Amino acid sequence: MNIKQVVLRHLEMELKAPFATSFGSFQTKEFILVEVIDEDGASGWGESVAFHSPWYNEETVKTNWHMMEDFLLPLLFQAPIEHPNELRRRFSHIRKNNMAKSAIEGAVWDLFAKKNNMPLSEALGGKKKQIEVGISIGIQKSVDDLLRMVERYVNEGYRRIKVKIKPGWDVDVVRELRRHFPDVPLMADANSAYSLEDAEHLKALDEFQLMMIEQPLAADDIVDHATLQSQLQTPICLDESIHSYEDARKAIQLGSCQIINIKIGRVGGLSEAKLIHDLCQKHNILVWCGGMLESGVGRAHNIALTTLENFVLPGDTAASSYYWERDIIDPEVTVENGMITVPENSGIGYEVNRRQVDRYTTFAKVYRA
Ligand code: OSB
Ligand code: MG
Repeated sequence: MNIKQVVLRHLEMELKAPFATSFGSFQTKEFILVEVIDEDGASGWGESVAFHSPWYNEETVKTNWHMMEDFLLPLLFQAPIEHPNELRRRFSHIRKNNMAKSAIEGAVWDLFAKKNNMPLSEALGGKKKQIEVGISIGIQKSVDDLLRMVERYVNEGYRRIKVKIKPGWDVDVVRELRRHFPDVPLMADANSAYSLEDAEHLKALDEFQLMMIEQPLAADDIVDHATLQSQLQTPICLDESIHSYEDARKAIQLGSCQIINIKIGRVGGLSEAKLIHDLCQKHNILVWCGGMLESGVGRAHNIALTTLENFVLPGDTAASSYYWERDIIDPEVTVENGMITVPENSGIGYEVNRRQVDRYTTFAKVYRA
């Protein structure tokens, strides 16, 4: 592949409803869409999952633009690419900035799969024709509101319910949920709102048969998580703390978690995500695919990754309509009975709707080799 041109677009999409976590609340989703174009004029699409503010990790929309424009695009244009796996190496002397790397790598994977006339899932080695998904529900104004939301999405068929927790919105809320939904596969995501001093408090969650508690402790910690896991019956799942294969290897060695949420952007791309998947499979660590309130482009990448064998737990990839009035892909992602049918068209398998992209684009810039 000879990448001749890259278009970076800055988009703003309104969420249907605000999404609240322990670290902040979203109403507008601002993100960068990456289009790579080769010498034949074929396009590949990627999405940066960096948010406007550095809440979830240290990256932002602006730092991603800077990293791409000043460092990553020059490396991309430097030489032809035989296989997208090569970018992991090519970008390796740029430290971190994983979401920026991933957005470009994802676009190249899409292009690669299209050039080879195969779905991205197949290019990655995925075999599933359908994937199982759950839904992530933000912190609500009241427990009643949350109960109504959970009821709605259980009835829609989602395979597990994830609720966001934080100090003051945790044990009592989960108790109420369990009282109303004794058998629903349920989990809680703390987005690192606790410290080891809260261990006794978190132990109170053990009686509710949660599938897991996600990222209870600091976003950069794997040591205290190991201590906490030794005291909790509930499996710990790491999200924020795992940025690479090496992080995953160390967390597994320390016993910091039993489950890993793999987010393509957080780990720097699909190639790294696949390596983590393979490592976890070898060590009986279960994985699932996390979400970052993506538009359809990011959603499509998540779906393709989830077709790999060890993605045995339902992911966070909900239907487009959960977040968006109108997504930027055709068809939109739909969920039936908690399942998404994996697209069979080449590349990400969904058509990017340029009219919708233009509608949401606030500015764009073209870069040439
Ligand atoms: O921790 O998984 C997370 C949303 C924003 C930032 C972090 C997280 C989330 C979610 C929602 O849980 C995932 C989604 O539905 O895309
Ligand atoms: Mg999380």
